[in-house]
Amino acid sequence: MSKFSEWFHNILEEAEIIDTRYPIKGMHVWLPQGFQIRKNALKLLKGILDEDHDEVLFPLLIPEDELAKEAIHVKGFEEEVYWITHGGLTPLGKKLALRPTSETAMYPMFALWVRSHQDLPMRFYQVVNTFRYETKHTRPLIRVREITTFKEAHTVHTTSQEAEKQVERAIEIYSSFFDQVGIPYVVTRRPEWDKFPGADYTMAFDTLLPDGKTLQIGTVHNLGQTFARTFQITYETEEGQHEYVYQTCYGLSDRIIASIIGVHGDEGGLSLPPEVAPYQVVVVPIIFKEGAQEVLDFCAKLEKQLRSAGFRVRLDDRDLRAGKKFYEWEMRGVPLRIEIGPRDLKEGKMVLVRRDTREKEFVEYQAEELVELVEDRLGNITTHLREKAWEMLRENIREVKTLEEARDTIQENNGIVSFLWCGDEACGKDVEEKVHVDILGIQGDDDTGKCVNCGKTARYRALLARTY
Ligand code: PR8
Repeated sequence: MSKFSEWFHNILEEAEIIDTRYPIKGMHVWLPQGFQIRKNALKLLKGILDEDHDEVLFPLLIPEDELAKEAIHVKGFEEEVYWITHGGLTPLGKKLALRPTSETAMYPMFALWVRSHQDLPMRFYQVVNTFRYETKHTRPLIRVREITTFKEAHTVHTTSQEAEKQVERAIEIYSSFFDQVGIPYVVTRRPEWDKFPGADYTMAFDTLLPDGKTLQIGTVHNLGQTFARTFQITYETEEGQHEYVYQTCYGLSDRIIASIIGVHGDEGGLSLPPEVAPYQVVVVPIIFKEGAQEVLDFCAKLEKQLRSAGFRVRLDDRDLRAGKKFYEWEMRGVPLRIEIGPRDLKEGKMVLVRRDTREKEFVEYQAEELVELVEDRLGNITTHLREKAWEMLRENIREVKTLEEARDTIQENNGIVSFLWCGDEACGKDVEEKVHVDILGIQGDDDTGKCVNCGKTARYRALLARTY
């Protein structure tokens, strides 16, 4: 296990995010702290999606014949599907699949819903659990067999241009979400052999974890008309003709939580962006024999004031040593700590400690300025976490001119390697084999040089990395 893997597993347990002892491989229990982070992240995400998507909820089970209808799609998932074969003791006439994703659950219904061009565009999303019998090594939040936080969006359009635009819009939506939680990313177009089964093309978000391996944290697929033809999703044009629709879908998973934990955390434990932290502020009274009640009363007043201003705040008045409390809240990643002791109280002061930089600041307590002060510090923390993470990502993208250089760079540093590529599938797979990495995807057109592998004129700038 790498040092990061070990850190990640320990922190999930110590910070009470996930209990991994559930007796099914790849399926875990969300603990209260983890659940709060998940809830806050989903609230942010839904806030963005609700602007122009409608939330729906489809059944978990998919009949075998629907799942099997789209040949390329089912081929891509055949090794990963869990099947229900019995109802009690009775064998089912038709096997039922636990959804690995919901295209084949939703699209037969879309065929009923879409009638005229006036019904379009349609944009739906749902947040559900999906099941994939992953054969690669499972890891909590990163590669699970029950994806508990599968946010999938599905859209329907009249033209191919509109679907393309929706792909761009989805990339904007995900960028905005990741920006708010300070997760840096590269967006690439996945190579043909790594696109979503049934898609025309796939765009993917990848971030970098501290061990230099990348994690795919979101995908956006342009489905073209493939599923429309399979499921007969047509609409009537203004002229009264029947045409197939164009579709897109895009998804995020528990990996968004994994990246928030992995990217921002440090040797002291979690360091959470205020947007998702279960507690944004913890107030710790420093108690001595003398003046204890006054300090406690004052801290309670402070907590109340912050809570009514809308912050998630916790007064830690447990009968424990302050040092132990500091350690615990730091490990749990609370962005801001306020300490107040009898001397501070007398002098009208308080101590603020930031989790991200561990900076200590002595400030005057002014009731009417408290809310603004805390808002300002939390805002700074978000910005700092985001900038630090982006810097780390940028520093770890290295351009190479030759395949040897690519191999050495990956061997020395991991990270992301940027190279010129001809775009040919056989050549790309050859690169993956020779460097023992995955091609993440294409960043853009670039014909200013030669392909690092075959020497032909390059067409693209592409990225490769060791991946999770
Ligand atoms: C779709 N259909 O399904 P996608 N554990 C954690 N995260 C995972 C796992 C896993 N085992 N497998 C995939 N993901 C499309 C889009 C509806 C929505 C993550 O797309 O198969 C992927 O990293 O690309 C990706 O970010 C997301 O789920 C969507 O999966």
